[in-house]
Amino acid sequence: MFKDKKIVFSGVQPTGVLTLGNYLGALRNFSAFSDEYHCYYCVVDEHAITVRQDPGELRRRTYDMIALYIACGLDPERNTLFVQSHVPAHAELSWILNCFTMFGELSRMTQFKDKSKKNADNVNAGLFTYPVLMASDILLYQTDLVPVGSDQKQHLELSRVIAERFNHVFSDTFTVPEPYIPKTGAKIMSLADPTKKMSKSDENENAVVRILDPRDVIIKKFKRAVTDSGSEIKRAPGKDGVGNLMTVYSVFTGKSDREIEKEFEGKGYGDFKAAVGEVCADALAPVQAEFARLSADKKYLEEVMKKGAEEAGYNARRTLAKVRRKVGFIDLPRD
Ligand code: ATP
Ligand code: LTN
Repeated sequence: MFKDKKIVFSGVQPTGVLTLGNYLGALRNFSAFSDEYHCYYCVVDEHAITVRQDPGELRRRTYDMIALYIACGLDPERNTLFVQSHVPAHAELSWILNCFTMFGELSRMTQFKDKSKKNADNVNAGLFTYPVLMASDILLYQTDLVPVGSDQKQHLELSRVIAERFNHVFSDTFTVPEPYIPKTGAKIMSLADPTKKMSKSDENENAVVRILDPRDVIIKKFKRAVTDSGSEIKRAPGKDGVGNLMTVYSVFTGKSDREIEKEFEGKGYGDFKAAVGEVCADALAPVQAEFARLSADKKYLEEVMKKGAEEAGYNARRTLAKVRRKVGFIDLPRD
């Protein structure tokens, strides 16, 4: 397929209020690609229902997610912002790719294993085939690059395997995508247990900083963050809590570990935690202000969704038509 620019695609589930992990691992990096790439940023509502959702909440969070994309610096005139279920080609390609994905491959996915444990009463088929829908999202747009946090690396590897398998059976059809995982911030850990990733569905509110938390709440949560019994601000084995806070401080200030260690020499955890809270709250303040303005304007958000769905739908249908032909489906003549 002719492409005048390389393609970036990424998606976020509208499953809860986004965390600092989502922001640093994914959203914060998205706007950097807008100049050089054609970017698609999707709100993956079909992925969200693999776990039980309240319908009203899901709808509201989908609007909020579009508003947050824009608040994080994504201009809807320069990026395609859209909702997955508005482009039926995602679900359609997903069925076809299900037939090119092995049971064993899906059984090895760590997110499936984790989520099945967490939702033991609802281990549905959608949860199992989740990575196939994700591969469809990516492959429909002939994507070159997928910016994600490191927890999505395994899913991306599977998308590559599926693309290569299909290309091998039917000749070149899909671009094989590459992951883009940031060097710092790819995995932000829980503030309550720094050996676990910070996750938006965590039940312990003190474990997660949310993008929309008010300033005083952000500062309080960092003050309460679990650290080890020492007092030195230094990255070292066994000091996961301090290491995690250093990562956050480093991403927001651009300072290296050495510079941070020097800045806080002779100071204690208390001073350091307060400083991390301050830089984080400062950085999130403009995103929060812009979100508050946008989220009140439902009509505008619907216009953005509509334009996004048209742009994405047009390109998705082109790939889907090619796939249908290759697998042997009949296209009826148009009259
Ligand atoms: P859930 O808790 O509902 O599974 P999640 O917090 O893992 O959600 P997703 O919507 O699945 O969030 O992920 C959105 C993006 O944020 C993905 O690119 C993912 O890699 C990234 N991400 C999620 N958690 C973190 C984290 N702790 N650190 C860095 N990046 C993260
Ligand atoms: N599985 C991802 C969300 C997601 C995604 C995608 C990310 C769905 N489709 C396509 C990148 C590209 C997650 O759980 N974070």
